[in-house]
Amino acid sequence: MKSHRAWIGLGSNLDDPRQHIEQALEEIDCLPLTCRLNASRCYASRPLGPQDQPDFINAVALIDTLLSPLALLDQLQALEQRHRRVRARHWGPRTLDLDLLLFDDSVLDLPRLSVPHPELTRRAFVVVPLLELTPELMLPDGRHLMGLADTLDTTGLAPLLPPA
Ligand code: A4P
Ligand code: MG
Repeated sequence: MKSHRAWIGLGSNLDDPRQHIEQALEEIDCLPLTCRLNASRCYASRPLGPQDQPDFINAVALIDTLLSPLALLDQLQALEQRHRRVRARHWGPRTLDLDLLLFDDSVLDLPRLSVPHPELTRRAFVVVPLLELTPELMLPDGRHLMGLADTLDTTGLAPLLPPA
């Protein structure tokens, strides 16, 4: 079986978000046929979308996995459920959101899964931690992520100190 590199975006803005993110990073490391290679710092970020919700904590994890993209998505969604995520409204508050950002150089447009994540390049709270992990990262279309970062608004995005 071939091993794959995948980048996962984590977000939370309910019920002690930092704790949800730290715990999810541990749980990602325990997914079947998967190990976590690295994780970015946690970042505080202003909500994109509805503003009447708390700020988010965001981070990105880099994993090595033998799972297929859809099997990985199943695992990530099961993990979201374990954090009692309720999908109340689009772009609304959540205890844990896990997005599959990139999967090797794959480009997928399936009913349940789009990779690269369609909003990836527009979101500073994704691009900044991604670059922290993988500064040389190239998107499947050949663009360097670093070149896109300058165009993004990073207002309201701040790295947090590691937990004591
Ligand atoms: N899906 C398709 N492609 C993917 C993918 N690459 N990764 C499908 C994960 N899921 C993918 O997602 C809806 C469906 O997308 C899933 O069933 C899956 O099959 P969802 O997580 O249930 O719905 P959602 O999160 O409400 O919508 P969406 O469009 O995924 O929202 P996002 O993109 O996750 O954004 N502001 C800040 N500062 N930080 C944040 O993290 N997050 C959001 C939500 C809004 N504002 C934010 C943040
Ligand atoms: Mg999502």
